[in-house]
Amino acid sequence: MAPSDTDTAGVFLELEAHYAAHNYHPLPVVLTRGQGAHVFDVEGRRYLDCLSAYSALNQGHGHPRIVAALIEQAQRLALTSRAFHNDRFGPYCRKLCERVGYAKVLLMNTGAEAVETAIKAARRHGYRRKGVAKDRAEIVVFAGNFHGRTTTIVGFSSDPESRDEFGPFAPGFVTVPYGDLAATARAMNPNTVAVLVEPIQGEAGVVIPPEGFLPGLRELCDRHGALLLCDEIQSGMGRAGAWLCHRDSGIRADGVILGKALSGGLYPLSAFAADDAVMEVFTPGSHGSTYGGNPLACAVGEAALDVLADEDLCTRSRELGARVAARLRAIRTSRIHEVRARGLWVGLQLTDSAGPARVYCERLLQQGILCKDTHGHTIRIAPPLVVEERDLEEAAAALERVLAE
Ligand code: IF1
Repeated sequence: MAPSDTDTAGVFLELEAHYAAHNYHPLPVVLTRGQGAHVFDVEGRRYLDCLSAYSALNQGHGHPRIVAALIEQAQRLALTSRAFHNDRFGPYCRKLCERVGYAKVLLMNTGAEAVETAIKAARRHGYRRKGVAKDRAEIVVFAGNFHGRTTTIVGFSSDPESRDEFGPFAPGFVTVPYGDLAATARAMNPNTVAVLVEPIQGEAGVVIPPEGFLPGLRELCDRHGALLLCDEIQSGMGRAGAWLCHRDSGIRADGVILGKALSGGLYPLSAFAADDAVMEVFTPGSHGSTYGGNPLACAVGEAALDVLADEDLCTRSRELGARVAARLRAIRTSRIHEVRARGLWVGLQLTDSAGPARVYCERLLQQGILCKDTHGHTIRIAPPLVVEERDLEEAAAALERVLAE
């Protein structure tokens, strides 16, 4: 029986349909519990979570260490605002700086806010350091990007669904094709203050740029005195097999944007990390957020970083990812166009004739595997990094079944 046919799930589906804005189109499954790489629906069925809340759950559902940190801190002190100091903020900032290798961090809550923070930093830095004329700053971005849902950010999205009828949009963004260094070079000029890039594009379907693209961007930014800003919200924190995905290309961005798994899927926490020359543009009153850097987020974030390090989840991501990719590439079916993978982050692109990826995700749901389609023809597979190899084999076998001719 399909989960949506049962009364238990049906009640929740109806409540949502009636009382919640219809800004999503979820698969028909109602979850009530999660543990590690698995979740359970209201009828007690168990599923392997192959989405991990878009990589926010790299450490797995309900990691005991992170949950314990949350409970302890929630009972002690959850929120101070930044009007006062608290005893979790400084220690966490130090830990995050040391982990990602930047001098300073600015903490926010959601990914989109951290992207906005990077945009503000780049603009001020451009006006002050590069001497760009007032309100003339330009930031180069890439077609197929996903950086969040604020009005500024959707203004430079190339996805009509995210963008249409939400204008007028903020000026100052120039879009070029992802992976195209020549086009990027042409788009840059003395007003360019930054290049904002995902080291791998997630929403676009785990799109890995050509080798040399990120180093090429580094060179262009150096030549133009522009900042290279990497959105590592999804690609970072182990998902692509490293703390920071862009470092695998042998370069270092001037600023990185972090979110999602930064807090192990437990509590919203995002950050912009950079060196002093960039971060000093922020002075009291220039930026902030009521919940930004709150003690609860810092306690959770500290535990989330410790779990990633102590359980060596980057290595696990690389090793398991390589095996899954090989296993999926060995599936004999005319329905797979391409398997793109880096770490435990797989975009399985179907052929046009295979039909919409969503249909296969619905079939996978019936087989106990939760996946999410993206851009029509791609199934993305991104389980928590704590997943067991036998679970991945189960997922691969299920994929093989639903893709069988
Ligand atoms: C939704 C996609 C994933 C992100 C990168 C910033 C943000 C995201 C690289 C914003 C967020 C999400 C949010 C979620 C869907 C999702 C997504 F398909 F839309 F692109 F993960 F693949 N930079 N990604 O991936 O972070 O403000 O959401 O915390 O429905 O919006 P946020």
